[in-house]
Amino acid sequence: PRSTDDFDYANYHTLDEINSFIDMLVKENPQLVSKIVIGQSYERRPLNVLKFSTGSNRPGIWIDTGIHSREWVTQACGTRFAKMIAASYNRDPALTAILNKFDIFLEIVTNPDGFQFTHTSDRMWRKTRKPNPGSPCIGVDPNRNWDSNFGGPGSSNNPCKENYHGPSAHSESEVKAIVDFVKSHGKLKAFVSIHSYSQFLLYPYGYTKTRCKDRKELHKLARKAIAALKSLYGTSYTYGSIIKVIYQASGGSIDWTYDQGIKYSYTFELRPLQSSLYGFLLPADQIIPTAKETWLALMVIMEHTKNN
Ligand code: ING
Ligand code: ZN
Repeated sequence: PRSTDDFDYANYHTLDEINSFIDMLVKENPQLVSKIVIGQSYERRPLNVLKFSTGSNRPGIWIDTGIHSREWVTQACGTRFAKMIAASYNRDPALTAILNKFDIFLEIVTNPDGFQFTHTSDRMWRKTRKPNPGSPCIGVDPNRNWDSNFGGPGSSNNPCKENYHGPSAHSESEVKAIVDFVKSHGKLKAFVSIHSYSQFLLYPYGYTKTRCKDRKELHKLARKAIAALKSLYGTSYTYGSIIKVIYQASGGSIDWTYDQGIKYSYTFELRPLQSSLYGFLLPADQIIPTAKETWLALMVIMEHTKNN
């Protein structure tokens, strides 16, 4: 494609294609969009974050996709969201109002080494690609590696497991880069981490059954967000705390961000349903509908963040 208008949003793309898309989007919208490199992956790939900003010293909203590399619909939706944000400023009043008050940060390929590996070697790869000394098995689960009851129930100390928490909290450079960014930014008001699959919208906690202190507000906002999502194509989502809706999980990102004071910390699990045979292999013709409906839910969360 010669511009982001020609980009094929209805299909899955490689890491190089997404990186080219990012550079094109920045080039086309220099006043609004910039690329920040927040660190590098184990295999030394840049960790690229798109920054959408119309002013200085603004509070921020964070969105990440693809922290688990095999969840391909999420990076595809992230690409679509990036285009949507750039195209909507000064056109869609709701998004314009958000961008007049907040910066939006979007990391599309949060686990680039894993993503590359899903294209070249193993479509079902979830973890990072860092070797584990003394083990033949590679990689750490980047959603068990955060300092939120690190090493606790719902994570494994076996490097050969899909939910291996790693040698220490924030041992993975892909995680540490976000941790450093969140801390140095200091004013993120929402943190949304997007996974697939199961059609859930989740809030803290995953590591404990103790209800988080904003549970009432987060629950009500989740209900509103999934109602907006459903309004487009009738897609049904379940919502609630991670531990109640899915399973106990320690070391997850949004538990950490919530405990850092970022109240609107959410995780999506996009299409398909848990019972679907597609699983992580969502047919490409569902990418755009998934992005469109999810965008409506994101807008509800971002507008609420703006107004609170
Ligand atoms: N699910 C998430 C996982 O990491 C999750 C569920 C979300 C756990 C948030 C902890 C925190 O297991 C998928 N599909 O990866
Ligand atoms: Zn995931």
